[in-house]
Order: sequence, then C-alpha cells, then structure tokens
Amino acid sequence: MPKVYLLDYVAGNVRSLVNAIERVGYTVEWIRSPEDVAKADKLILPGVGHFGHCMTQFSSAGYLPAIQKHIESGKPFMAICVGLQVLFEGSAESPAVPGLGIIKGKLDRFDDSAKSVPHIGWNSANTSNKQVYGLRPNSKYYYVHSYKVPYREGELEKQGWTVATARYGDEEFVGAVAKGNILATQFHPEKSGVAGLRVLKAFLDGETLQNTGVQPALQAAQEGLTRRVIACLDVRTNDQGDLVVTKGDQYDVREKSDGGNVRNLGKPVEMARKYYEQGADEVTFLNITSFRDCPLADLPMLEILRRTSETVFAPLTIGGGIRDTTDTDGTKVSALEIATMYFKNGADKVSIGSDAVTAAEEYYAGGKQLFGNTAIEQISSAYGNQAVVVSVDPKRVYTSKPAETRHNTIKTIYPGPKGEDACWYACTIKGGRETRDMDVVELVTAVEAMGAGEILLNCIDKDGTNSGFDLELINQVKSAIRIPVIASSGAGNPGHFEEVFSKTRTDAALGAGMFHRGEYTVKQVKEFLAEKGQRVRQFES
Ligand code: 1PR
Repeated sequence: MPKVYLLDYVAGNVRSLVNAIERVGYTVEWIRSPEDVAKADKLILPGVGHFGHCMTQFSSAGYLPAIQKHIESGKPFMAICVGLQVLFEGSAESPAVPGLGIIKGKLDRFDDSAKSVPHIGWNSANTSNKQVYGLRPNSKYYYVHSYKVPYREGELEKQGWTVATARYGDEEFVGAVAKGNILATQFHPEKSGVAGLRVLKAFLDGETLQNTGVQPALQAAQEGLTRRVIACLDVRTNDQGDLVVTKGDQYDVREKSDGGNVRNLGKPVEMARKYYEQGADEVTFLNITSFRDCPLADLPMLEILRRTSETVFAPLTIGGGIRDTTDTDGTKVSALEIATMYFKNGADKVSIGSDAVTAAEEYYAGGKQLFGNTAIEQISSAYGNQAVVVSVDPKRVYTSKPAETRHNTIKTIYPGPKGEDACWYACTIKGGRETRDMDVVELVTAVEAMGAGEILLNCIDKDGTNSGFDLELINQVKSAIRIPVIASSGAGNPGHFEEVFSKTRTDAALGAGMFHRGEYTVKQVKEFLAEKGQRVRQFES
C-alpha cells in the first residue's frame, strides 16, 4: 500500500486519522524527528489543541525549517485544524507566538456574544461551484475550534489560494484553503464521514485543483452549522460479566421483572456503527459504573473505542471514571493519563461527571480560585477545551419559597408534588446515587471557568421517560454559560428533537432509549427536523 507520512508532534486523537488514511488505501509512517521529514513524499500535519503550544512544540523540536523545505519542494502537504492555523502569521489565541506565515492573515476568536464558542459540529466547506480535492459545496464537515480565519472576499484569492468557506452565526470563516501542493482544512476530514474520507483520498491520490468537476452551488439556506443529533450508549458490565449497552429509567438500569437483571440492549461497537450509518453526528459512550471499578483495569472500554474508531468516522466521546485514581497495583494515575489513554484509542472528547462536581465544590470553597490542578484544567490545557465535556446529572428540587434557598431557582410550569411552582436543579454524583448541595448553574459556571468546552446536560427526572427534554432546565443552563450545551434525557420521538431545537438555544440533542429500542432511527429524526425547516446533515454513503 502507498505510504503517507504523519508528523508525530501532537497529543490528541491521531488514531482516527490513521484509521481514515488506512480506510482510503494508504499506510502511515510516523515522522519522529526533523531529519525524517526529508524522506516524506506526502506529508500530513495533524493538529489538535492550542496554537501557541503547537508552534512551540514545532520550533523546540526543530521542525520548522524541515516543514518549510518540504512545502517549498512542491511535495504534497496537508494540514488539519490547528495545522491549518499555524500556516498563517499568527492567532489571537497566542498573540506573542508567530505562525509559519506561509499564508498572510491572522486568526481571531469567534464572537460569543450571541452564539456558543467553541464552534462544534458539522458545517460547510463551500467552494462555490468548484470541486477542490473532493470538497463538495453541499457536503458537511466536522469542525471543532474557537479561533478562525475570518473570510474577506478576495484577500486569500489574491495570494493564489482557492478558499472553501463556512458560516457560523454572522461570521464567515475559512473552512479550507488549497494552492499548488498544499491543502489545509480547518475541519477534521477523519471525523467527517464519507465526505471527509473523500477529501483525504483526493489529497492522497494526488488530485489537484486542476481535476475539478462542477458541482451544484450551495443554497443559502443550507449554509451554516447543522443541528447536531447524538446517539448515546450507556455501557456497563452485566451480571454475566459482558460489557453491554444498557438504558435506565431515571438511571435505574435493572429490569423490573426478569430477576432484576441489567437491561441488555446490545453490543456497543455494533450499535455505534449502526447509528453512524444512520447519520448520527456524534456517538457518546458512557461507562456508567466506572466509579466502582478502576478504569485502568477496564481495558474492554479501550477496546470498544479502538474498534469503534475503525468504522465510525465521526466524533466519539467517552465518559465515566475520568478522575485521579489508584490502579489495582497501587500506582497513582492522574485523570490526564486516563484521558490520554482514551484519546490514543480513538476518543475525541472525554466526559467528566462526578469529578467535575467535586472540583466545583473545591472551586467555591477556595473563593473561586483556579490552581490548574483539576482534571478539567489539566486535560483542557493539554488537549484544548473542546476535548473536555462535563456531564451533568441534575434532579429537580421543588420549593414554594424560592427566596428561602440560596440556589438558582426557576419558575416552573410543572408544579411539584405539593403544588410548588418553583424548583432548582441539584447536582448528583456517582450516577445519581448521591445528591450534593450544588445547583446546576453553580456547576456549569464553575466548570466553564475551569476550561470545560461543552456541557452534556442530562436530567434524572426525564431520563428514559420518553416525555421530551426538560426545556426549563436547558433554558436555565443556556442562559448561564457561553460554551455549547448538549440536551439529554427524555427524547421519545423525532418531535422532541424538533421541540428542543426550536424552543431552546441548545447546541445539540442526544437520544438513547428510543434509538436502542428501535422505535426510531437517527435518520428519521433528521428527516423530521429537515421537514420542519431545521438545518441538518444528511448522511452520505
Ligand atoms: O461520574 O465521571 O464516572 O461518569 C459517569 C457517567 O455515567 C456520567 O456521565 C453519568 O451521566 C453516567 N451515568 C451514571 N449512571 C447512569 C445511569 O443511567 N444509571 N447514565 C448514567 C447517564 C444519561 C444519559 C442518557 C440520557 C438519554 N445516562 O446519557 O443516555 O438520559 O436517555 P433517554 O434518551 O433514553 O431518555 P463519572
């Protein structure tokens, strides 16, 4: 098989990139020193995380002249995400650190006054009516970033670049650029399904700008970030010791009859693949009993990720047990090391539950000071905040006297058992087994300050009820923070997805039981959303 060379300088999920390259018929050879660059014919620069960190890594390892030389020699060169960013002159993310300056221009941060940042999800890379390296105007690609190259018509084109653009809110930015031997994408082709694999293949096969085919132009209505529909798999060991997908009712996963066995809804890898093929925009695995076990002994979960990332070319999140811990032999293992294992095995994001609540309690107890020692801070500073999701497991606490609680209450149209017309949401840990004296607003604002990039907002009262999402909870959380929120718990039919997207500002919506029980497919949800005028990504095969 023909080879492609990958620069091994970053942490993060490079396994998925390797899997994607292999899927399109190439093998990967690693470049581990600047001297190795010379042997590369085709070179790919992956990029995850922070602009300054990335550039510093490059220059301290002595890569800069070698990369410059490769590019100038005219050999194929591709850069992904932060890889694209460092080709520019600089970024507001690290104003003191110069970029490679191969492309004139600088990056700035997305404006978060009216939209969530990071920009996470499937968006266009619109090349008007041209096909460049397999990019199609009507396809969608997976982006995850807070900084962007603003698109100003003509500026890059004047430097000879062909530009693919995307729109987020009212900001138009660069999704990809190509010139001569160079292709750079802000999106992740390895996470962009068939559309992304096509781009990788076109680059590796040596298709260039000359090999263009005219495509239908993108209609304005199709531009912009699409509604993200996520399939979630709660995974645990059943009573026979097998890892199975399960699903609870208000977090109780045992059958009401049948001897109270753990409900077994199928095999994780197969189910993840099925949802990907139905068009799921992301797949989330939650290892729901990891608080009992040592995650390091939990190698099957890593195996699940590894195998899933071979066939699912969409973002994967893994949650459960991400915290500082002690292995069975007494070795101390940090949350960062556990997260690293997950990233190396194909995860794009880790989701932190119980440990985030404990960290937030300490944050308030310490007068809102940050010391950089929490799992959230450590993982987000190493891998970027887009890689850290905080999974929240709140439940309602009703009150008829909101003034008498210090918690952030809301008026509710669903009164409590004694007719109470207000409530607050108490955070829980250990899968809802322990309730803490912290409300959801306190938690999400604290973890946002620590560097979490996204909130997975469950709701114990709604979980498994098929009665729709808790819109009041989602609205309360959305108005408290700027990072994206994934609405979770309660989805029972496609109408519930339409409702949560039209009545709240949620950034994504997640379903579990209705998909596992085969009542609806992800595809049906998306078709319904499209019928109702919502922008969705259609699965390409
Ligand atoms: O605390 O960091 O070890 O993480 C544990 C993780 O496991 C947390 O993310 C927590 O939400 C999750 N978890 C723990 N126990 C359960 C349980 O169900 N007994 N599941 C659990 C959480 C909630 C959702 C579910 C939605 C949608 N599951 O992920 O998929 O509610 O369901 P629906 O659409 O069927 O209503 P840590």
